[in-house]
Amino acid sequence: MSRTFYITTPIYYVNDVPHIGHAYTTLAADVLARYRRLMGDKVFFLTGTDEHGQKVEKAANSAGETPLELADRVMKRFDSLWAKLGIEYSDFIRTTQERHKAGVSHIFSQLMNKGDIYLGEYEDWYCTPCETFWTETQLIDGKCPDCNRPVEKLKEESYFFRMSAYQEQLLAHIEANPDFIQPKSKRNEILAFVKEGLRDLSVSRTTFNWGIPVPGNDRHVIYVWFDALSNYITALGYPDQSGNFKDFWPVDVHLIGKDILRFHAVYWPTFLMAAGLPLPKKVFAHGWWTVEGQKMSKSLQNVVEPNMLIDKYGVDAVRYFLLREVPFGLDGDFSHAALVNRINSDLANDLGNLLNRTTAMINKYFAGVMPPCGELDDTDSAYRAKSVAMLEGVAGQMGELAFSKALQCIWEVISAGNKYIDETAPWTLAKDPGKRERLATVMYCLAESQRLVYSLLAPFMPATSAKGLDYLGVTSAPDQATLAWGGLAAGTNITKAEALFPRIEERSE
Ligand code: ME8
Repeated sequence: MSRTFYITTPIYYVNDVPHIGHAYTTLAADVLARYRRLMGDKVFFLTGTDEHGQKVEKAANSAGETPLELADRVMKRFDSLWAKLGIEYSDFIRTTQERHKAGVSHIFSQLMNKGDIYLGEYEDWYCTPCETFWTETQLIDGKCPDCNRPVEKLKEESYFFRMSAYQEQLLAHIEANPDFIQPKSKRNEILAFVKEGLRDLSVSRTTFNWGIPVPGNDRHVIYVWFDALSNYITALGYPDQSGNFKDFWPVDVHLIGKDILRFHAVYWPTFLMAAGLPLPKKVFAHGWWTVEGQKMSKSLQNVVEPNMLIDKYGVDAVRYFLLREVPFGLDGDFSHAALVNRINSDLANDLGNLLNRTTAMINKYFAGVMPPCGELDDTDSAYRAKSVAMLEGVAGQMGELAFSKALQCIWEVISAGNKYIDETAPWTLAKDPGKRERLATVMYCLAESQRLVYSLLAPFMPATSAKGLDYLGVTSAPDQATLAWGGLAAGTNITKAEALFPRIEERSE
């Protein structure tokens, strides 16, 4: 029986258009989803859009649209970017869909009925852009501690979620499950936050209308984070607990940016506890991208538009760069120079060049037909061992969501291939008819090692992987069974490869 694997991205607000930060989270989720599929898992990969709340209502007002018109328009921009970026999601949830609204109302009623949600009154400092209330002591210089923008004092009747009642249970869960919140530094921040004490959480608003009404009291709409977080189960059909919910909950990984960790590692687990549902297995918070050293912002006009990058450099180069350049979990800086450098050195020089050399030699020396492999000498065995070790190495790194290190494992074998050619000097072997079998063995090892390389590249660079495998005469998509040494058959036709990634000579602006 195959394992199941459920992975989610945040659902993105429709008051902003997609930029490289959103693309990053969704891409990482796609790579992991594709890797798990390659390893034989039954995968459910969820993304979507967060369409309610005051921010969306305000953005729609200033654009002269209804909130739903705005959501329809912006949601399409996200979806078309995902198509262009090669994202293969299983489901795209919109919080304005009936299935979601019905699920959220159900959870809210359930918690009201058991007394975990009650009516009270609220007075505190509110940050509209963050949709978050803050206490006096949490403010920094009188401003929002998250975004540093002004806050306003709000007093309103509000429903509260009895979050304080779940503090001890949450603390015990975090302590008993070291992998629940990753990376570790983030886990420590959350532990410290929970230990400070959890207050009951305001979970309804009366100051605007664009949201899901509180069941039985439609003067209130449900707080946007209560609404949004529930998407992870409403998309599985909750409150129906059969079907996808049964197969995929609890989620294997919620992938998010570090900005929204508290919502996922504190609020969400306590909502789930109250609803009597199992907690996520893992919440992984990745770092933040800056651009050429500066925070990305509309006012600085430095927002990196992924469509433009893909048009200019190609989708696989962008996919590779984003996951290779920065260790997952740390902050990183985007620059065109760094991207061009990665394309020229890693993709053109190392990866592409090795395939060109190999396929050209097989065509020159063996008329493009894969010769059988003879006995391996020490050099061949070492190269084979390195190639085989890559399978384990990548598996280990992917288990840790260490995408950059997984790619490094693959690139070590690519470098070893280029070195292997220099060491075995096939052009010298070719001059000696007595070394024909030796030459065949070298060609076999080179092609077979690269078959494994291109198979493992499938989750990261799907089109490049397919092209590389095609040059190597492999016609079926890689799977768990083909991820072993020796799969390439003698007699296979090998085509001389074109440059997969031509060097980029001009310096980018
Ligand atoms: O927070 N670097 O939506 P959102 C890296 N609707 N990642 C970035 C980034 C950057 N500079 N900027 C954004 C919301 N992101 C809520 C989520 S989930 C139930 C509700 C990514 O549109 C990162 O994943 O503001 C971050 O968490 C997410 O976009 C925030 O997207």
